Amino acid sequence: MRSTVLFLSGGLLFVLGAASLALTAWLWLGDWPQDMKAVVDHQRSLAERGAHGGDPTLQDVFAREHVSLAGRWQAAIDPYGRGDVGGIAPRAHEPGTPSDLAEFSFENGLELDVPGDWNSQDPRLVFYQGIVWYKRTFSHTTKPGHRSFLWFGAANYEAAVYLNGELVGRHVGGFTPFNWDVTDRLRKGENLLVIRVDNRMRDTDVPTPMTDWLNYGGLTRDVLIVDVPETHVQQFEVGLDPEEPGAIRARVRLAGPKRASGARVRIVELGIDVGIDTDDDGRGEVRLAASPERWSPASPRRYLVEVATRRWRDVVADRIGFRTVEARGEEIWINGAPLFLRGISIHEEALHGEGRVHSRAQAAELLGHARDLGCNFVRLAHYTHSQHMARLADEMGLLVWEEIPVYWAVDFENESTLATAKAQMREMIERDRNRASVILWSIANETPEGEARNRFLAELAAHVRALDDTRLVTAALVTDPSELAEFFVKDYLPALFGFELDEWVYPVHDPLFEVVDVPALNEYFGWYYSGGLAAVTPFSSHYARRVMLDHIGRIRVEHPGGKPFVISETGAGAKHGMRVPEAELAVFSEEYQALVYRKQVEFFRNQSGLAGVSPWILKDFRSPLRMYQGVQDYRNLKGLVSDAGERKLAFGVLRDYYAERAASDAL
Ligand code: GCB
Repeated sequence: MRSTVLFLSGGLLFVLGAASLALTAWLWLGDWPQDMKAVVDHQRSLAERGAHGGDPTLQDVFAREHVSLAGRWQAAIDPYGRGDVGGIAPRAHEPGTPSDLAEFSFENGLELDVPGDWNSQDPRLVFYQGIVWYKRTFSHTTKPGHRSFLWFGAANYEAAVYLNGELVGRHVGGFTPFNWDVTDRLRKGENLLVIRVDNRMRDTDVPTPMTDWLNYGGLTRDVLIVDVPETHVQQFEVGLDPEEPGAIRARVRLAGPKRASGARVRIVELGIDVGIDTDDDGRGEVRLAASPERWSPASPRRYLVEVATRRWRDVVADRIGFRTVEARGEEIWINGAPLFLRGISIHEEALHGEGRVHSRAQAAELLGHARDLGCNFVRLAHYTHSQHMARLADEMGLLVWEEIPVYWAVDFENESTLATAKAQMREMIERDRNRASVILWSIANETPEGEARNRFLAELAAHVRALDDTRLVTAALVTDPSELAEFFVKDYLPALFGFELDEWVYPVHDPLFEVVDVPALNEYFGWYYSGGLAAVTPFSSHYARRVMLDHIGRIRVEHPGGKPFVISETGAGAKHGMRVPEAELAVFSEEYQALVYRKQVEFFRNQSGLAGVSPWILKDFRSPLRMYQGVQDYRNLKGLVSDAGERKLAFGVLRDYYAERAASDAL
């Protein structure tokens, strides 16, 4: 009897237990099995995504048939990565009935302009570093015999692209273009496009989380659907032959099933119309005797160049200038004659608080100020700017330095950091290799010396040279702390104590000097060093500044020599409209900035064999590092022009120097 009761109650307990388990399972899973599958699919695709960085990029997309996806996109700010769970954001899952429990929706929420950084579009996003989901729908029909590419001008920093709920791929690197062939993923009718953009930076990224500029996030440049014939021109390079400048070298790379059947190049104005054989890989090259008029800052002549598949089914037309650039001794030679670079550094931030430049008009406004300064050269710091900049520079006759953000101390020991830097460099070179304006590829800015750094940058320089044998490699150096200490102890300190020296020597012996073709130096005499020294000596900063200013014109940079040497940065901060008599040496006054520029001009004149200068910087720019509230307000104020476009006193100082240089160089 007792055992029967036990048996029955045990059975009851078992049934109750099983029922509650089933109930729990039903409650938790409910009608979700499809979503669970989506979770699994999503996780699997996440695992696969490491292999994606985009298909080889199409060059000159704007010269091809394309549709812009510019406009208002729906968006969701996702600081915790909630949208990843269950693939809820990629599928843009919306509740279907009022009883559906929803914790995510794109509807009735944020909208963002694409192209455009997110920071300038919503006060919640000014300093935001994290994930934002972008969503829009579109219809597109690929013509028979064609392929459709989804192309991005840039997305900062990491973009995961989902089409119709599935991951297409992922791209890392915030400033260069990338694309995927999405032909086979497009649906008839409406397509759902969701992009996950994440601008959080890690120590192994390029750049690292610490930079002196605002880490603008988002789909910062154009997004296009580009249609090309199945066999098409993927990349091409047309320029003077580096071995024989009396000839033009044309290189092409076709993609598609008939890539081995040959290409063509035509330059009507030069009477050129020839075939190019291509190999199984789609690559081909020809050399053609020609003597085009040279492109130069004084005369930025360009020719219409057409590159096509053998039977003209795909044709890409571009306007290309022809010029040579060489490092000869301590000079930079353009078209066989030395040219002093009268430059200015530029961050790609539009005037009037508009954030990252995304239009030609914004780029033109910046470069207009550079032209009015009398520049023949711009340093596009510290990352790859939009293609508008180099294209406009081609038209305006400005020489260009382009750069990737190997900035300060990236993780030089890390192989994947090097791979990221190389990818960014390749994407930049592939985009701009036909721009006559671009003469310098910069591999680094102010990187601290060391074995690992030397190896990393030597490899990066070799990578650049393998990709482009027609331009020069540069890097902006910074004085090593031990050399700076030597300068303080031997020259600056004795002067503070009243000892007079005819000359101050500023030593720069970075091993990178040997690696690059054009070594460059960032120096801030008159701005940074005085305050630091005053803080550790009994001298006032006013006195320390006075002594420095009195000597800047007597400083000589001591370097290994034999190469063109450029001053890639110098400057001082000034808040536009802050006017204080010069004698007060008030930092952030326009007078003080102008004084530093006058002294720097004396310093430039004192360097023998200086090949050019590009002071820091054209326009004030946002930077979270600059926290002097009421004055800086999160802006680096070293601009010669304020954000509103007002020119400061120092603008005139540099303009006068450039006018004088231009006149004497023309003699
Ligand atoms: C530098 C950096 C640049 C900074 C600048 C400054 O040396 O290369 O990114 O913004 O100095 O203003 O301190």
